[in-house]
This record gives sequence, structure tokens and C-alpha cells, in this order.
Amino acid sequence: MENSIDSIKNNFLDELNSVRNAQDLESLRIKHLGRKGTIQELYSKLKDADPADRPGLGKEINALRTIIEAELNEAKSRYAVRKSRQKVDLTLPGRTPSVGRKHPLTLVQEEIKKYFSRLGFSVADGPDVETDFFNFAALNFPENHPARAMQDTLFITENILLRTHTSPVQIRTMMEQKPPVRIIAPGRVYRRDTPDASHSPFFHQIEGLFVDKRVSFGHLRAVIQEFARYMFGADIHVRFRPSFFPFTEPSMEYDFNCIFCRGKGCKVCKYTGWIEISGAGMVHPNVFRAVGYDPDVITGYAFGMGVDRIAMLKYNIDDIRLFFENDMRFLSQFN
Ligand code: 2NL
Repeated sequence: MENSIDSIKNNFLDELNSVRNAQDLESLRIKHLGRKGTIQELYSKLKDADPADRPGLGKEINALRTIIEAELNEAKSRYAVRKSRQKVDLTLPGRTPSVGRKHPLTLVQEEIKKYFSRLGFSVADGPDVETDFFNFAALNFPENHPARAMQDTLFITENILLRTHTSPVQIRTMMEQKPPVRIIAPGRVYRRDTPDASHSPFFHQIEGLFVDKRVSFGHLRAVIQEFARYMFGADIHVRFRPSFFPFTEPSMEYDFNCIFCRGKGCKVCKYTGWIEISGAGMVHPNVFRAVGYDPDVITGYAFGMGVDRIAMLKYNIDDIRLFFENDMRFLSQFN
């Protein structure tokens, strides 16, 4: 009995050495650990042994079984690694990495920035969370004036709010720099609005500001007119309408020829031939006072434009919410 335990062990180790694949290994396992395997056979022979020797022999058989199990397991894991390596087919074409793209709003924002940087404007930046002073008071919104209600502000505290326009960036810049100032302020702005196809509680604006001596309304008109041509084509005309903002005087709103019907009248422009873009005007003297400029010497124009709105026109998109849902089927169409 003792002899057969030893010879089974030696046989097993020899056989293990000549295992070449998973099949060999499995046959070896069945041969020794299977229901009719050598280990089971040893256990059944145990009852023929001298009762005095049985406990010792039992221990030896258990020890052998443990060794066989451990060796087989180790060989199996070694073999599994080899198997998975063999599976790599180096002739297969690689997986195409999915390349990121710019968001349509980023593309349009970059295009607008390019136009203004050619005219000498630099880009200014500021916080989304603002105070009443920078968002309202410095822009000549009187306290408790209905003009504040026009803005549908999202307040954080009585004094802290989410900016409703990027004008605070211009206020901060003017307080830090002396004229001339020639900047655009692109960024996200917030309003208390229920989302629908044309409203979102946040959207994107680019405001421009040019401050120097002897800046005129004519300069402003020319810059906007040229912008329309740059963005939508040489045949686009601009219409200026009188309007009111607390921070500009005089103030105007401006429309572009409908880019779909070129002014003839269609569904998009509601058969008017015009599409509203945004507002502009000459900086109000009270705004200059708030930032410490002398309104008797310093003049300036300012304008706003909605990036989302321009992107919707450019790409013929009829729902602003598409910009914020991050659906790859939508976003992957822009390059
Ligand atoms: C609009 C379009 C506008 C301005 C923004 C501005 C900024 C400063 C001073 C004066 Cl610091 N104006 N920005 C001017 C006119 C229009 O945005 O429709 N806003 C309600």
C-alpha cells in the first residue's frame, strides 16, 4: 500500500511534466481525482489494510490528494494564461478609438471669437456666481426697479445670484483697467425659465464692449453689420430697432435677414423676413460712474448676442434643449 502511494505520486509528477494542453490536464485530473481515480482506489483499498496501519495510511493518502490538487490547480492557472495569450490574433485590425469632438456651441463660440479678435477684441472671463452689485447695481438697475424683474434671476441669497448676463465680466474688467477697453465676454448665463424648445434655464451669451474717447453709434452699427456678413453671408442685412436697457443709452435691438428665406418670408421668421438676434447700445453714463470712469470724457458701445440662438440658426436646430442633453447621436454630427 505504502509503495503504491509513492508510485502514484511519482507517476503523477512525471505525467504532469508531459502535459501540453488543457485536455491533457483534464485527463490527468480524472485519472487521479475522478470517481474511479487512483485516489479513490487507494481509499477503497484502505479497508484491506491492517487496522493498526489505517490511520497513518489515511493521512498519507490525504496528503497525496492535497499535493495533486494543488499541482493541478497551479498548472491550470499557468495554462489559462497561456491560452488567453494564444487567443490574440495579431492580424486583426485594431479597434478604432472614438475621437472626441467639439460641442456645437463651442464651435460657434470659437467662430464668433475669431471675428472679434480680428477687430482687436480680447477675451475676458469672470465667475458664474455673482453679486447684486456686478450683475445689477453697477449696470444702472435701480433698486426695486421692474427692470430687475425682466431678468428672472436665480438668487442664491439676497445678495448672491447666478449671473443673468455676462455684463458683470465687463464691469470687473473696467474696474481693473483704464480705457481703452476692447473685450468680449463669452460665457454661460442663467434665468428662471421653464425649459421648452426655445427656453433653457441656462444658455450662452457673448457680450462685447468697446470703451475709448469718441466711440460712436456708427462704429457699433458697422461692427454688427460686418458680423452678420461674416457669420451668415455677404447678402445678410441688419435691421436696428430702438429699445430700452438700463445699461445703455440709446439702446437698440438688432435683427438679421432671415437666413433661411433671405428675407422673403418663411415659417422660421414667421413671414417677417427678419430674425431677432439681440440688443446693443451706447454705455450709459451711470455705468461709467459705477466703475470710476469719467462719462464726460469716456464713451463706449456694448452689445450682446445669444450663442445658442446663433448656433440654432447656423445648424437649423429647432430645440435649444438638444444642446444640453448630451445625446451622442446629436453631438456627433458637428465637426
Ligand atoms: C440684451 C443684449 C446687451 C449690453 C448687453 C452692456 C454691458 C456693459 C455696459 C453696457 Cl458693462 N451694456 N451690455 C448692452 C446692450 C445689450 O445684451 O438683449 N440684453 C438684455
